[in-house]
Amino acid sequence: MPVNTKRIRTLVKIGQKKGPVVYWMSRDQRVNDNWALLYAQELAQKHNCPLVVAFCLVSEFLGAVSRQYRFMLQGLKEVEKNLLDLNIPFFLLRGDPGKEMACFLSEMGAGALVSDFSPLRQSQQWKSAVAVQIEIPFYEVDAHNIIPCWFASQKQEWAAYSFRPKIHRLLSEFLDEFPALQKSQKSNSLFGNGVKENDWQAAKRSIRTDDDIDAFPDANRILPGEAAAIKLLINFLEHNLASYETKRNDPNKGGQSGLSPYLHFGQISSQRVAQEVLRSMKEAGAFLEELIVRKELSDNFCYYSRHYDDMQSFPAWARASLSEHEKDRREYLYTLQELERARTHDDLWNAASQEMLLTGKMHGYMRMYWAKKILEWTPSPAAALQAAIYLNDRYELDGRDPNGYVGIAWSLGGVHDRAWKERPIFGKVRYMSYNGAKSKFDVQAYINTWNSALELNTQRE
Ligand code: FAD
Ligand code: FO1
Repeated sequence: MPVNTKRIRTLVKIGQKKGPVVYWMSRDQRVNDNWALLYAQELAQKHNCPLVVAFCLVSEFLGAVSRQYRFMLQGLKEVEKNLLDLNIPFFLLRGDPGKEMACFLSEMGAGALVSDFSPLRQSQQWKSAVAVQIEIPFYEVDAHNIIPCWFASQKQEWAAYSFRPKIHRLLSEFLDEFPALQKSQKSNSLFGNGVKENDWQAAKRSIRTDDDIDAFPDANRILPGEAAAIKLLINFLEHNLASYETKRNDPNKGGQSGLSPYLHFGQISSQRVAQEVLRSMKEAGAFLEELIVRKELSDNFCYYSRHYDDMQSFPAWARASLSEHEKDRREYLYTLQELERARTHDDLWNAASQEMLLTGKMHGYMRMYWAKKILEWTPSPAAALQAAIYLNDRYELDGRDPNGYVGIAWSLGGVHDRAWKERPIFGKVRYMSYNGAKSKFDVQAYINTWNSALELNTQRE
């Protein structure tokens, strides 16, 4: 069963040469349910040549530190093992992808290049740098969205209500079954006595460690990798999916799936998650809305709006309204350091930050409150946006993701939202309050949980 050609875009149009097909893995770091890997194998089989996978490790990526790199590298080691079981070599490159990938392809005598897809500018820049240096076909495959981003909509969508029908109309075509990846006959012949070992120790040494983050070892509780992701999904389907709608806005109830770090690093496919949810025959409308419409709307936003991490991407009504209120008096003002140390007057906000510091994953409801308060307590919307992105991308395992840029732009700048009753500082951007949170869940219980967890951690230090 060939990969649906609508999932594929040609970045370099030229005849395939002799030599291995290389899958340049980046966003979708998994062997199972990976349309980019499946397409690379399709090409290799059609041209009767070996299939090779390569990942290029950069030491700096949007503020990621040891916490996120540890999670990612652990997952990549599992990818290497799973590929080797299928006789498919995995190469871990290190350095600037524009240089290292081009050099790898010529060393390999590659006949074609396949990559996965990300709307973020770093990823797009890496690919353009490689595309101008190669004389082989280069295909980009959207392995992260169920509906390919460029196909779901040909323009920037301003709200979920206009995007949702486009998605729902296309689901029957794109929520199709994944073919199984075949065991490769060809690849090892390429290397005589097998592939040279990847130097995982050198990879670990190349990433920036960060002592004050490593002081919070709880983030390691979230086990990385494809197998752990599937286990978590099965657990969620059995225990939490049915009550997702009622529990998901109560951070004391742990009603969310917990899948975002795995989805962000591509260690599980959202299409796989959707298929298993539908197979469970449980009511899952609210969950699928988030997993499909909201998640794919974030890629749409980052793909069509080049300023996805800048106020220029806010709708005009929000930009105008925020600037009208920019000079409003702030009752509280905090520096980035005070925010980073979760030292404000608001114990609920501090607890949410503590959850993020300790575990690398703040509850979804609290993320909205957390970001909106940063708008209220910093000197300007621009300063708030910068602080929220910095903290989210530095401490969240699932950070550095289109969902994050959109989640923050929704909270601070009304992206995909409507105008609300005007008020100081926020203007017409939706406001959230401590009392609003109190009406939704037991705020004190949440505060106690994360205060004591932080104390425990400090005693351990
Ligand atoms: P579930 O509720 O179990 O959802 C399952 C999946 O659906 C999520 O993993 C995610 O892929 C998708 N999803 C859920 N809610 C949203 C949403 N609002 N927008 C887009 N996709 C969604 N998500 C990230 O992946 N990375 C981030 O850095 C991030 N930063 C955020 C910052 C702010 C200020 C806000 C308001 C939201 C942010 N989100 C981010 C979106 C959302 O909060 C998280 O995806 C969710 O909390 C992840 O936990 P979960 O997987 O247990 O969620
Ligand atoms: N992708 C890569 O190809 N190489 C990297 O070294 C790399 C590091 C990295 C660190 C943190 C993180 O959250 C993601 C990282 N990614 C890396 C993957 C990245 O998510 C994708 O490549 C997309 O560009 C983002 O959607």
